[in-house]
Amino acid sequence: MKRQILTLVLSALSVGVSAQFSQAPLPYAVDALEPSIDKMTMEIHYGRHHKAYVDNLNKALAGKPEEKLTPDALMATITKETPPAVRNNGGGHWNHTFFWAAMAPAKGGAPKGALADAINSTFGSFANFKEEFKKAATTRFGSGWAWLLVKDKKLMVTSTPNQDNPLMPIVEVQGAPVLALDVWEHAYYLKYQNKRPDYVEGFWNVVNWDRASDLYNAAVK
Ligand code: MN3
Repeated sequence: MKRQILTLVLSALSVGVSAQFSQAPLPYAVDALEPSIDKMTMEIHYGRHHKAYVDNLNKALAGKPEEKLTPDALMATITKETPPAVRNNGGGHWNHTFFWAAMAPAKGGAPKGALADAINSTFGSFANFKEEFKKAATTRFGSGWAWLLVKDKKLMVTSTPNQDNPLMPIVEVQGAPVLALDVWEHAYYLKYQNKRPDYVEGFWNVVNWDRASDLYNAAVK
């Protein structure tokens, strides 16, 4: 019994030391975003791709002071000198955590309140915003992300390559993300094959605009 307890304590300690970053549970079932995001894509995307970013980030930072940082704080440390394993896997972990929460079952529709007003005044209309976001998502060559973000209290649509994100000081436009879309092929290929524009259209059916509103309100406070 004593030995069992000791083993438990030791394994808890070693988890605390070597696995600082961890995946939060998916906030809905793997099939909850069907048919826009299919179950198999979600299983592989969350269970293998996101998991691999977390595992590789923990490996890259094992024993380093950065493993004690929050994911947000880690993003703020990324420079050109940061090892690619930290930049890519750290960004991968942050981006996917953000992306899962950006979606929710039976959501979609249109934003409300201050975010809706800001979208209308910035882009002309919700439809124009969707076109601009789709353009950012479909013209990002290769792998990357499309973003709606707040910079200097104003909304902007941008995109980043690979697993970079607007919290990293090295990206073209830094800001506070409100919405993100993963445009890596692993995010859509099983269902949409090469049709990235159709995937963007499907995404509008599952956007969690309540959460985007909360992020917008916090960013312009
Ligand atoms: Mn991905």
